[in-house]
Amino acid sequence: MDEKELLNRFQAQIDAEIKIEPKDWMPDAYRQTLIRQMSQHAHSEIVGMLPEGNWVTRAPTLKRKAILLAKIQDEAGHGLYLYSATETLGISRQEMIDALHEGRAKYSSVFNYPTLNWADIGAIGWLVDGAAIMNQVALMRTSYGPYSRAMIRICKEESFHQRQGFDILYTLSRGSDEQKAMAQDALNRWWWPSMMMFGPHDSESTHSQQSTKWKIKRKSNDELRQDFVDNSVQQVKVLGLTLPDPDLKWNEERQHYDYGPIDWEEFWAVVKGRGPCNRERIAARKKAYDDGEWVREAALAYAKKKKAKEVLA
Ligand code: BYC
Repeated sequence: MDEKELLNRFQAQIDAEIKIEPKDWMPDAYRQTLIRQMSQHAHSEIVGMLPEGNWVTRAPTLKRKAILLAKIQDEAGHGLYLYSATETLGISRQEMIDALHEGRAKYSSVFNYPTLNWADIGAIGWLVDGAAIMNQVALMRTSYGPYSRAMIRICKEESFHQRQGFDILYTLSRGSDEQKAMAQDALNRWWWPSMMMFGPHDSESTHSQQSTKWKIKRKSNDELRQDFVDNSVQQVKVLGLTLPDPDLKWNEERQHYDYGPIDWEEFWAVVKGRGPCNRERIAARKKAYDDGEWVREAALAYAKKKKAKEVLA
């Protein structure tokens, strides 16, 4: 079969909603797009542990601490699961980690903002996990089998993450004036970075057209962002707080909420490494990786010894 026939068969498989599996033929650009997006997704899960990890020792109660620890451990699991799914495309975990440490691979812009007070943990759970779920529910139907299956599993845990964030904000918003102000301040700081998580507007998105044709993306950046706005406006009413956007307004004609302009200059500055915490995040990841070297060496030595024993037996 020549390249053109292979391409036609590949697209027909996608159009028929049959998942692409690791051993199937796929165009190199499809493979590279998935490696880019899935490794960026895995890195986001791992780097995303850092802002929350900052509050484990300062959680206000034992129960909150246990919940936060469980959530952060879930994120680690998601990262490892996604690295494994990406490895099925023929790239090693080492190559992906090197790319992150050397600044060649991206991770979500949102994790380059600081967590200044406890309410930030609520805002991350409610808004950041909320935005992530919106995206990941659509990705459950993505065309690449291992990515789709990873998303199904991950979404189950993300729902609990969002719920715990909402619960933190709900408790604070019913507390003292100071606690309510803390919750509002956290919303003010996390709302716009969460809106940016969905990426540039569709008209500016480099990969959207091709990724939509390949059904890697099932909903566009702007469609997902709109769903997120519509949901958040309903939920913030329950909290008795306000979203920091004076332009938020129900649009009867569109049957959606209109929202104000996003600061794309800030977004691109953060993506290009000039956010408030970019350097700190990568430095923390590199340190964790270096500190873990003895564990990797010990595991490797054990695996070699076990293999040698098996050969001799
Ligand atoms: N941040 O053509 P576009 C979590 C880049 S973690 C940084 O629209 P695409 C959690 C984009 O990569 C879950 N960069 O791209 C963990 C591209 O640059 P390159 C995180 C961004 O891929 C711990 C360029 O902009 N979720 O839940 O079609 C605690 C043009 O964009 C961003 C995922 O990672 C950004 N926000 O669409 C709590 C979802 N946005 O690569 C929670 C998986 C865009 O050409 N990823 N860029 O150099 C996706 O769904 C898609 O990659 C995106 C972007 C929708 C993000």
